[in-house]
Amino acid sequence: MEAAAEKTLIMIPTYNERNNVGPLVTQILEQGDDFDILFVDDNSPDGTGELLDELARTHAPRLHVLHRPARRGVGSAHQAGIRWAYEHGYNALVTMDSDFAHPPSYLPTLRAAAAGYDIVVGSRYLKPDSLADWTPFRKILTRVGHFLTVTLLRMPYDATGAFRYYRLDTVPVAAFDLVRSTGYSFFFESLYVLNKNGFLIRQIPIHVLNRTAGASKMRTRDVATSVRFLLLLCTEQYLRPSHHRIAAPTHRRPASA
Ligand SMILES: Nc1nc2c(ncn2[C@@H]2O[C@H](COP(=O)(O)OP(=O)(O)OP(=O)(O)O)[C@@H](O)[C@H]2O)c(=O)[nH]1
Ligand SMILES: [Mg+2]
Repeated sequence: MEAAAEKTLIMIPTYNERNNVGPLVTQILEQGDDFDILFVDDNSPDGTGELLDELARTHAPRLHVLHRPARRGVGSAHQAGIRWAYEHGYNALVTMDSDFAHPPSYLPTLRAAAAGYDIVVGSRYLKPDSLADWTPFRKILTRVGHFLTVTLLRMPYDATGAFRYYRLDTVPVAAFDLVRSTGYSFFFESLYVLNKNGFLIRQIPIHVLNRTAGASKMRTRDVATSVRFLLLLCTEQYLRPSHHRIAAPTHRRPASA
């Protein structure tokens, strides 16, 4: 029997990324013709949403825009994009940032690495110079976050990045129902849930770039919220381990304690 063609969606959240989305779409489309693109825009005051609508008209029917009325956080945008992908019948989803931190040239490698796995994570820690282009502050923040997720959550992955591939035909949407974070902690919380339910996770090395246009969306209170979620998950893994388990998991390896 012939294998069903893979229907892949590339999902990108945007908030005030007007100067990035045009060149980003051009570079993403250069990577192939066998995927669609979805932007999730939170009514960006700089007009990103209107520009995306123009791009959607130019690149119909491959480019879609999900407009939300107000800023609701990067994790909430990922959740909306993930649900949109399930509802529209995609069996594979790639997520990435809109600021060129995740170079589109990695897309073929990321997708190819998924054979036999449920999730592929772009990792900034497999090669020594992956963060070379970042500012010292950004490097320290990221490395501290990585150290904490590895030690407190016992996850040997780059858990705080957004450059990922998910197999939607092996990972049920119920896994994402267990993720509560609406901000940046979505990334480690979702990977924690997926890891705890035994889904097969692979990492590939990526070299991340510093954003070229626009400003960072991360605020001090986002860092504080992430720390709170990290401590919550760390506590729950001992006190309420069943809290992160899907009722009827379809996992491939025994779920870890
Ligand atoms: N829809 C939506 N997108 C968001 C929101 N917050 C951030 N984003 C997008 O999520 C992605 C990651 O945000 P960034 O500001 O780049 O966060 P960062 O990579 O930690 O910070 P930088 O150092 O500036 O790169 C970007 O594409 C943002 O436009 C939000 O509340 N809603
Ligand atoms: Mg960024």
